[in-house]
Amino acid sequence: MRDYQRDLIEFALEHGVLRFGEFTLKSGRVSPYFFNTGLFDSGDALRRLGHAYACAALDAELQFDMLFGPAYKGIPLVAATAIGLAEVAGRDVPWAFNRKEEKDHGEGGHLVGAPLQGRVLVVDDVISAGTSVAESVALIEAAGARLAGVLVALDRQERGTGERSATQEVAASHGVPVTAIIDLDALTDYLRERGDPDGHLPAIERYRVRYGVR
Ligand code: OMP
Repeated sequence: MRDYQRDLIEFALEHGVLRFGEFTLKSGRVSPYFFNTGLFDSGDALRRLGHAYACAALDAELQFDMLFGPAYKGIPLVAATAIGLAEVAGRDVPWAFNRKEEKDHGEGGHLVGAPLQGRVLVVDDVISAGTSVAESVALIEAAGARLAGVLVALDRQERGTGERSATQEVAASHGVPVTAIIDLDALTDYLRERGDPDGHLPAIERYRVRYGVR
C-alpha cells in the first residue's frame, strides 16, 4: 500500500469519514460500512484528500485534459484534485462542475468553470453499483467532450447491474479506466493488519459474499 493510501484510510477512520453500522445505500443494499467524503470538512482535510486524488491519477498514468466534478459531492472533490495536481505534478488542469438546477439569469446554464472539452476525467466520491457515472457521461457528451476516465476515493468492489463489478461495467461500457485511491481490499487489509480491534471484518465479509466481487 502506498503512503497516500494508508494516510487516507487512517484519516477516514480518525475523522468518522468511514463509519460502521447499518446504512442503506443508493442501490438499496444495506451495508455494514459507509464512506462519507462530505466529512473531509476542513481546509486541511480537503487538502490531504486532493493530494491523494492527484497521487492516484498520476500513479495510474491517467490521460486527460480537464477534470469534471458532478454536483454536489463532486464539487469540492474536483477543486481539491485540481489543486493537488498543481502541487504534486505542477500541472495546471482546467476543471468544471455542474449545477443540479439550471440557472436562468446571470451567465445561465448548468455548467460552471472551464468549458467542457477534450478528454474529461470525472472526479467523484465512491463507486458502489456504478449508476452515478452515467449522468456525468451524458453531460460530457452533450457538451461535445469525451470521457477519459473516472477517479473516485473509494471503490467498494461491488457488483454492478450484472455479475461483474461496477468498476468493470463502467470501464467496459465506456472504454475508459476507472481508478480509485483505495478499494475495499485495501480497507480490509488495513483492518486485518491491526487485528480488527472493533470486530468489523465479519460483517464486511458477509456483505461481500452477498454483493461483492473479488
Ligand atoms: P452508485 O451509483 O451505486 O455507484 O453509488 C455511489 C454513490 O453512493 C456515491 O456517489 C455516494 O453518493 C453514495 N455512497 C457513499 O457516499 N458512500 C458509500 O459508502 C456508499 C454510497 C452508496 O450509497 O452506495
